[in-house]
Amino acid sequence: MKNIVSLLNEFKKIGLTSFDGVTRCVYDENWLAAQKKYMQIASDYGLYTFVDDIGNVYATTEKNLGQKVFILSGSHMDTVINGGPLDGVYGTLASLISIGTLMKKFGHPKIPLVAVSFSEEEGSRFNTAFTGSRYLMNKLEDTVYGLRDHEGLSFNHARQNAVTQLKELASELKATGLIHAFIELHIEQGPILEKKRQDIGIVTDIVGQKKLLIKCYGVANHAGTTPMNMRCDAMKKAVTLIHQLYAVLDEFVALRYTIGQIRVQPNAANVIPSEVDFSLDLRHKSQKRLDDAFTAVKELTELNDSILTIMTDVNAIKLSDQLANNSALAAQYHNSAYQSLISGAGHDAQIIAKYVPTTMIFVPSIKGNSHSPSENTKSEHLVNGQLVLQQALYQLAYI
Ligand code: HGY
Ligand code: MN
Ligand code: MN
Ligand code: MN
Repeated sequence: MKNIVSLLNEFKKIGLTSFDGVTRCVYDENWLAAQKKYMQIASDYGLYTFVDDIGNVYATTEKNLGQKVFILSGSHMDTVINGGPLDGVYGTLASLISIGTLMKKFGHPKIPLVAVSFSEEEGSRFNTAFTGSRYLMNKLEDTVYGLRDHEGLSFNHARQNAVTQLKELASELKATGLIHAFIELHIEQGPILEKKRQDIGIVTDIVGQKKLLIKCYGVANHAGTTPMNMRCDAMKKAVTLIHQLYAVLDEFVALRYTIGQIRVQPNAANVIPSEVDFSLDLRHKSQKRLDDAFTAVKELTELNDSILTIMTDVNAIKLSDQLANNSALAAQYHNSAYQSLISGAGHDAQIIAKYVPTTMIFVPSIKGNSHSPSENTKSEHLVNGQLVLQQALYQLAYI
């Protein structure tokens, strides 16, 4: 039986950056190596593996799910750029270990168990997020396939190449079935559990999230010869708009907004920018307040004759009370201190929760750090989280 901590150390090396972070972008060679390794571990446990057309990898207790209902557990294999070693992959590997271990100990469950390694959740390469879980829920727009990364490679081209290789390794071609419930184990990525000295967090709600792209236009021209009153400077427009956005969005209580990415065209020191586009990530636990903040952003963008595109739009959502109770029982079984909490981070669980009873289990993050190389969790919390997940799955599938 594999230990979650040692496995995480192995996966950390797949995509390790020179800044000691991890970068695994969907369909790149690190991502492919990680998905292949996941499939190998699944086979070592005697689980059946199959790959869907978007690159989600599944490991199941049953050779043929047919039209059976099954319980799904997993998370995502991709990371943010120079991210941490746990976000996504912790829940992905813990569900695989849990289901593989349950199979070895107790044989086939009454309700089949399926582990999933979602292809992509972060939006790090093609600027739209949750494509793995959205595909599984049949909610992935066709336009996604035409998106291009910063090297101009299309989503579909990168997908075809990677998925073909994975499918060759799968033991099964396809599986169907109906998802009865979904459990995602994840690091908290925030400071609450550590501060409250809890071992386990049981997630009741996930905040709503809008990832926007705002484009400001100008006219490229010479930085030296063009008089200031004859310029159409995209950077001046962007800085003015960003300044106004900070002032207006500060007025929205409990809103979290982030401008994390900015790109300049032609990005030359002696050329007046012709285009500046920047990201704006809005989050709020109240859907109404999130929508109000978005309306304010839309108005300001129009006033500054700039263009706003919605790249990702997921609603605030309440998770299953019944499954939360099941997780609480599992936490008690393992004498874990636990509390319920709201997730400020977005997760595949919020895509699935719209259609399937869903719950999330958190483990503490040291100093609440995440999406950076300093992301870390105590080994005993990583192990305990995996055991609580395993017990939660056992209670659902074997009893
Ligand atoms: O951005 C998020 O909240 C998630 O980690 N993708
Ligand atoms: Mn993340
Ligand atoms: Mn994540
Ligand atoms: Mn997530």
